[in-house]
Amino acid sequence: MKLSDYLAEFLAKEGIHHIFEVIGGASVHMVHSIAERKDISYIAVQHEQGGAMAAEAYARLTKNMGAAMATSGPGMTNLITGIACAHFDSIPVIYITGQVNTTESRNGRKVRQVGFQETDIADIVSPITKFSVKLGSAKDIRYVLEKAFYIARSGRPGPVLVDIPMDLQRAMIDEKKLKKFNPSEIKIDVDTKKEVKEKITQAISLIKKSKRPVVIAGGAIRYADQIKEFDEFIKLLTFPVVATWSGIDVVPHDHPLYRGQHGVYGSRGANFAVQNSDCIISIGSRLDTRITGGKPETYAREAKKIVVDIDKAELYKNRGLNPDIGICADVRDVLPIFIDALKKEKIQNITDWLTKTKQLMEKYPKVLPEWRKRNKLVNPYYFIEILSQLLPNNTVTITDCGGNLTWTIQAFHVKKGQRLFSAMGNSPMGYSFPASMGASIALGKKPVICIIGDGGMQINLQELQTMVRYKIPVKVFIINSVSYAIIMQFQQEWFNSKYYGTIPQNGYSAPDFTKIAKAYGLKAIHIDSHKGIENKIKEVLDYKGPIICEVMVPPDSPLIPKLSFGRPIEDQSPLLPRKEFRENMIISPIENL
Ligand SMILES: Cc1ncc(C[n+]2csc(CCOP(=O)(O)OP(=O)(O)O)c2C)c(N)n1
Repeated sequence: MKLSDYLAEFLAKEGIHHIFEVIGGASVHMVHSIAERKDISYIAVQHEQGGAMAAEAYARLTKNMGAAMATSGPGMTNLITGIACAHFDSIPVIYITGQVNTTESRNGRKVRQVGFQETDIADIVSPITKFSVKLGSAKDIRYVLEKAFYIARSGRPGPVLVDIPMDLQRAMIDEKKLKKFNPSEIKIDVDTKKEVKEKITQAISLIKKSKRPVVIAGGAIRYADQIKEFDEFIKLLTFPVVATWSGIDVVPHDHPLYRGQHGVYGSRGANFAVQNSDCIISIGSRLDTRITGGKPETYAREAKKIVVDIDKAELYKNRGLNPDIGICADVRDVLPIFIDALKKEKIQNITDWLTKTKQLMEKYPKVLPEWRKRNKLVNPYYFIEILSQLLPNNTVTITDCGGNLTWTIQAFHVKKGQRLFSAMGNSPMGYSFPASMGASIALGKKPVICIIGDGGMQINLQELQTMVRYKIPVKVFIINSVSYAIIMQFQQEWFNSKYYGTIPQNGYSAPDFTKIAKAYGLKAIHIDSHKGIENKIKEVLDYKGPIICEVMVPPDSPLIPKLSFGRPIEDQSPLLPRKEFRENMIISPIENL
């Protein structure tokens, strides 16, 4: 059997039905072998970055691995930004690259390159993959693929890369004689079941002493497919729940216990709840600085911290936030045990705290009434509010980076069954558009909502052709500020409003996206005021097929609330009047910064 045929069969047997790729001389054998099968097909994107990101979102939706392929040299280096997205958000994806022939490779010589387009991709991506390897011998193909799949899916999931020289792609192999991989070769350093049980017993004793507990819903609940279990867990506790950004779609926002998303751009009510808490139970979040603020030691500073994280290095990273009880295990191995243990306990009633946190949430609504009134251009928070009201249950929405990401996370109201995500850890401009196509393909070409800025759209604009060619029904909402809105806010605060590189007068500019849509043969809708906005959004949502909708917003649309560096997360800008701020605090505020 030809090795490239073996590879195609292997991917198909693993349940991968699509691979995103741009072909090149060093990958033709592999693309050909995929194309010749009925159970797997390739999607030809225009740029490998788009393919890498589409594969990442595909994996999030199928709960299986995603796959993308590139040719040697520039093809493979173009994958890197997408690989980093999978790495930082723990998404299992296999990246396969075609390499120059073994006889033309450097093989340890101290030259930069021997073969044309030779590049050491396995070395380059080693810090942003869980496993990256160049295939050294055709007979190792089974071993390498099995190992790559096992590593990508086990422990903290993540991307892997297998680089295959051209001569090996076309080599003939005897499948029956191939070396197998044994999972016992890989040690996953997590707590034993016994340790998990013991720590849960200790955690319950802390929980039972608390008067102001808060549960934190992290992204790993979704990745570990534990949505139902988490729902049962919070019902048993009946404690207020706040989300991280990656956990934004874990709990529907009308859940009686939900109190909002928290962190640097969190809602004020959720931040006050966490900061006043005396016990946090964090499930599946690494509690990074976007959540804790730049000084993690100020985060939930009077709370006992029970933290569930699969990654020991994250749990004990020692950056000012130290768990009182750290449970190092997969969320799917923790929640069932926690639930069983809680069923045997009588958990205290915390009605006053539930009421207090609810009042705080309601006191600081996501969208202020005055934002709904504008004569010219669109307030981005108002737009997200209306869009999210109109989206049916089970819709998938993917947002990009910068202002549009923040406005979406702050104003979106997640309904039951809806998905809302972005590449939260890497956060590159240009992610949400190719990711939306990958998600749509994963769902059998279901419509997917893409939210993106004018800057982000220009990064992967070329993928409009992929959307047209494959008729992928993505609804692209470009929130067009004709600026890098989020960076402008940074320049306002720290650079005396000198907008270098962020506005048309100073370097940055954006085209007319409605005209661009026309060039690609796409329908486009333009929204530039609040008048009739609902009907225009409905028209986009009702349209069968791909469509672009440009939403014109003011260039300096602010992000509110936002934490200024150094402050604890309860004290976001614009700063509240001090009297009001202190009234919201149960623990001592830190005000002399
Ligand atoms: C690939 C990449 N380059 C640069 C950045 C830095 N950056 C973060 S947000 C942003 C501006 C985004 O502008 P736009 O997409 O128009 O969104 P807006 O903030 O205006 O909503 C930039 C340049 C980045 N995140 N990714």
